[in-house]
Amino acid sequence: MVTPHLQNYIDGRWTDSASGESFEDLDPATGQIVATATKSTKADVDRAVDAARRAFESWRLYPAPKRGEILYKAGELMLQRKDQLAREMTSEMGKVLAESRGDVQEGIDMTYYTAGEGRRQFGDVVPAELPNKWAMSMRAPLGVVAAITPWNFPFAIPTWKLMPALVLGNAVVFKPASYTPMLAVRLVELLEEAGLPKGVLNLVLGPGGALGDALVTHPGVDLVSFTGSSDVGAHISEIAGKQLKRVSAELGGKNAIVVMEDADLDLAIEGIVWSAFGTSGQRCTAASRVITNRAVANEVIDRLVSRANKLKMGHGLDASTDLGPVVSSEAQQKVHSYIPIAEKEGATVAAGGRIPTDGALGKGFFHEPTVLVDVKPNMRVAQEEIFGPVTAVIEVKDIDEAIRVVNSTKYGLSCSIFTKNVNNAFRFMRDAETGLVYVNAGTIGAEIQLPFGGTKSTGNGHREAGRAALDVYAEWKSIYVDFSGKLQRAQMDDQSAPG
Ligand code: UN1
Repeated sequence: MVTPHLQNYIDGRWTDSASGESFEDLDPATGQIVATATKSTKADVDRAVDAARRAFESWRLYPAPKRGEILYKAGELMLQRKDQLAREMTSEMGKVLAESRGDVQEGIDMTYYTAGEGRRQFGDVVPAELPNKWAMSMRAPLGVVAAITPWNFPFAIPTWKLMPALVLGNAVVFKPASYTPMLAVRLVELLEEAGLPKGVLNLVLGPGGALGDALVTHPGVDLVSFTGSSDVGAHISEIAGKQLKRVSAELGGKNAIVVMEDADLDLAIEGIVWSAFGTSGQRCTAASRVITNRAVANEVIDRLVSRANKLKMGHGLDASTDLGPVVSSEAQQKVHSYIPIAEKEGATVAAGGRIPTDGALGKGFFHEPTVLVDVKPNMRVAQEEIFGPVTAVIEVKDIDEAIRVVNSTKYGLSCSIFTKNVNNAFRFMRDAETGLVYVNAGTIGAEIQLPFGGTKSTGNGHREAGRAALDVYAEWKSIYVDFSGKLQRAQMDDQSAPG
């Protein structure tokens, strides 16, 4: 079989970078090449931004309901191709097929939901303080949006950014993570087929670093929407901040599940296993801490260890697989580096902890599902985002200590509590300093119709998805129309009666 080659999409044409260079798209479960992709340079970014700037001038005037119709059409195409998209996703980034299907479905949901905004985008019409004067507000597109997306949700996360940007009338330059160029190409193909005019969406493939910087700092880019690590997010914010550019940053997490002494333990263990080891722990919402009340700690640990030991690693396309690989050899090494760090600080590996080296597993980038115990809240494994199938169990005495520990990291994305006590549940909902809070569910699985994002170093105050996304990709414009026929001077503190 010939290896597919993936190209950029600039001004409505599929094209290779002038660099003439390519990079490899690997199946992390086998280490084999699934595709090659063109490796872009600053010159490609320049062309993409120029095309987007030109297209913006007509796209902003295209009626918003018609923009929405293109999105609906794209949603229908996604639905038709869901299975194929999911298979390709599993092949290029490793998550198990049911999860890849869930990722595509999340993209479909976001696309349909946002298509409806073609007929909403509500503004306010309010009374004016002067007679014969009209006052209203409307959303206006920003211009050109740079969408820089991660590999862990290679379909859903791009839709979180592209769909609201497009429905509001922005043009986009899309730079996906270099581990997942194929799903990015598929998404652009769908939108092209759905009728998006040329130049409105442009795709530039290649690893971050200099290419990402060129895109972020390009004077033709008005907004950068980034999902990825906190370090890269801080760097992007810094270089874009110098140009007073808007940045929406969705960054790391160190999410915790609290298990209270009155919890339904069957449910709690299910929630922990799914949230800690689903997507091999590579969700920014993954539960990498379990905070358990001492009264039930031994039972929680025993049951969690036994479940972790039973999870079957393998290729995500194999229906019997519970846990796929991590995305790359570098990721595998980084995850594994936390095992000696944990042990040195006094934690104990209660399950997993190794890289499998034998047979088929040895060829891919697998890491055993790992449970660390004897963990204290200030240890590195309890503070740093590991982004792999590793969770750290911390024991606490009561709800006060549990909430303190939940809030004791620099991140603030997601957390959850398992309890039957309504008072503790409501205290937790109020006092957890995170953007997402779950009661009697795990830390993953946010739905697209509510805002998604976190506090502290998880981001910079913006939210994705839901209605909140519209605030990221638009400017508010307040408009006053004076139909009195004379110059009415506002803020003159004129005491005379109106009229
Ligand atoms: C991410 O890992 O960056 O809430 C996104 C969830 C998914 C999205 C995760 N809907 O787990």
